Amino acid sequence: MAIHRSLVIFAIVALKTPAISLATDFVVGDDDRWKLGIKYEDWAKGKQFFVGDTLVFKYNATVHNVYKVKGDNFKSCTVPSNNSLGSFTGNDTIKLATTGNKWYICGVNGHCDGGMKLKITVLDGTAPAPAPSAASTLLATNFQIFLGMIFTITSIVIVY
Ligand SMILES: *[C@@H]1O[C@H](CO)[C@@H](O)[C@H](O)[C@H]1NC(C)=O
Ligand SMILES: *[C@@H]1O[C@H](CO)[C@@H](O)[C@H](O)[C@H]1NC(C)=O
Ligand SMILES: *[C@@H]1O[C@H](CO)[C@@H](O)[C@H](O)[C@H]1NC(C)=O
Ligand SMILES: [Cu+2]
Repeated sequence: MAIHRSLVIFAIVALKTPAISLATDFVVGDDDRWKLGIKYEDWAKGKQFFVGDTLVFKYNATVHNVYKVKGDNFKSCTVPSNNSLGSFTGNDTIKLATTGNKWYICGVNGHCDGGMKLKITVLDGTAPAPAPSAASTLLATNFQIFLGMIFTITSIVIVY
């Protein structure tokens, strides 16, 4: 009986332990935020963006803004005639809703050419690239088994 009870507890713990966090909020530039003089290419390098993740552009709204643009406008730093992202708050949250390349620039004269441009590639969240996600799944699974074992041992000790 004691064994059965432990197994049930093991199963519950394994099921209830949250696996990997589902969506990530990326603050563009991290502590540097969105400003001149930062290489956003370097910031994006090595990061994986998935559908459902969020980009947050944090900036001084009296001197900067953010436009979502097409690839050719990104290259030429052409500012669109309207603001497709809504308001420029200095805390602009953009939900990554679809896969593919996304381009963002600051629309203030000279700022895009001065480096305020970000290109990312959004991947399908349901089929993550193998290497890192396999590793984190393994980690999560090991952690769940570890927790389950602790609970099992604890409950055996309690039962006897
Ligand atoms: C934003 O930029 C303006 C103009 O440079 C400056 O006067 C203001 O202090 C800045 N605000 C913050 C919060 O940094
Ligand atoms: C803003 O521009 C985008 C892309 O050029 C266009 O699809 C959209 O209809 C425009 N919105 C307004 C309000 O003009
Ligand atoms: C920025 O926006 C997010 C959600 O859109 C909100 O949770 C957060 O408090 C805001 N931060 C500031 C400093 O306004
Ligand atoms: Cu700017």
